[in-house]
Amino acid sequence: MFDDAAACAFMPPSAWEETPVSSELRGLAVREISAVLPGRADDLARLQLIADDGAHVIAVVGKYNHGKSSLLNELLGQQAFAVSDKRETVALAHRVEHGVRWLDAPGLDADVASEDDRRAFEALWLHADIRLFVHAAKEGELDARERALLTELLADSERSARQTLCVLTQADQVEDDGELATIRTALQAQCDGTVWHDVSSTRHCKGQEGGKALLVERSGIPALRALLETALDQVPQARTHEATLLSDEIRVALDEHRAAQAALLDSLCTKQQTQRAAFDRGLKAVIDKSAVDVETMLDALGTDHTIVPDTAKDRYASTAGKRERAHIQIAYSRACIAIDGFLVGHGVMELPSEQRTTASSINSVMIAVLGISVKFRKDLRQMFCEAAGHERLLTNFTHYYELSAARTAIAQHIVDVRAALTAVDSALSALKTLVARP
Ligand SMILES: Nc1nc2c(ncn2[C@@H]2O[C@H](COP(=O)(O)OP(=O)(O)OP(=O)(O)O)[C@@H](O)[C@H]2O)c(=O)[nH]1
Ligand SMILES: [Mg+2]
Repeated sequence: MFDDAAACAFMPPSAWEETPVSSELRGLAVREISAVLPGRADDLARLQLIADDGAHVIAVVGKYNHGKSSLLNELLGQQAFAVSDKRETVALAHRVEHGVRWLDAPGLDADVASEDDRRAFEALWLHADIRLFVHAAKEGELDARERALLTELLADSERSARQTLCVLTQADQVEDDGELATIRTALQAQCDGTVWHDVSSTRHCKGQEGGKALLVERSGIPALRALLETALDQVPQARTHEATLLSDEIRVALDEHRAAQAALLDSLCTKQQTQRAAFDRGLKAVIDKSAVDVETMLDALGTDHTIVPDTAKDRYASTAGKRERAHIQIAYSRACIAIDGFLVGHGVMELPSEQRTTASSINSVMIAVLGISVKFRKDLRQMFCEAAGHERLLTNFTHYYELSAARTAIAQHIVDVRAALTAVDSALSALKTLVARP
């Protein structure tokens, strides 16, 4: 199987001889899409590997000391991976032979921190085109962890077309073929539909060394190699299937995300406009009402006493001028209270932070727009009743309304959602780059 002639069977088809999209560009594309769909980062990494069209990958998985590394060595016909009777493989090890990348993974459950498991999972889910699920015959039934993983792998094979071959290792450690058959039946019952291939790496090794063809044959290794050849032939179609599946799913997820963001933008813009229209209407009504009140009051007055200056002898006297100025101040305060009540109801509480002073009592929008007091008829009239004054109030209060916390928050939310939409559009075109073929 591994002589040069047979090696051709393991070369990945180089249909994409000149790929116009470089691996770096695909890496960028993956980052762009992951930024929008962080939950699909693993699928994107897998999609990138498929698009990069590297060597086909065979990975082993199973508990420690179940003979994974020995199995790979016998399949390869060389001592490529370290073997030991204690926990040996602690990192992902690989060997490329005849266009196939062989991945040896640490045993499952071998270290408490589960770092080994993480590496084994990386081999299984990211890299592997074909998984060799290894279980030592003498252990009998699968434990709960092995069973759950095998079930998951079989389900994934259905979905992604990646193949899983179940290998019963160390077959020489079981008394006879009858016992082996009993174990196989038990394993098949545990995971419905599994077909177990028994092998003995020790027998194969001895058979090779002693030139014993029967022992080599009985080791099950040649039969497993033949199965792997067939499985490797199917990898190109499986990769195409998987790439289509993943890119379709990711496209749908991006489309859904886009639709959700577009709907959110729509509702935020509507809310922003509705709020503003209600504010504009309400502000106009309250200022119009204040203007009518002020005008009615001013029109009812006779001689203008406000403009008569107080003399020194009037210092402690209650003059007509003083009384009228107080009257005007009260009318002004009433208008202020009405407007302030309206503003507070719309979330306009205080000045934006950059306009605030250390004197907190004057950090109010009312004072910024209307000042503190009005004493003269003409000022009050100008402020509320004349078109320019009226317009100034509308413009200035609206300005502070748009700077209020709730309004700036909604405006910022709109900016963020627009940015999110741009990011989804970039991700959608990045997806095209990622799956582009020449
Ligand atoms: N009798 C017998 N022993 C085997 C066989 N295959 C492997 N062994 C022995 O089982 C022990 C573990 O083998 P490894 O191949 O290192 O097992 P592993 O699953 O890679 O172990 P980790 O790397 O620790 O996860 C070693 O002592 C091997 O010599 C076999 O077919 N028969
Ligand atoms: Mg090992």
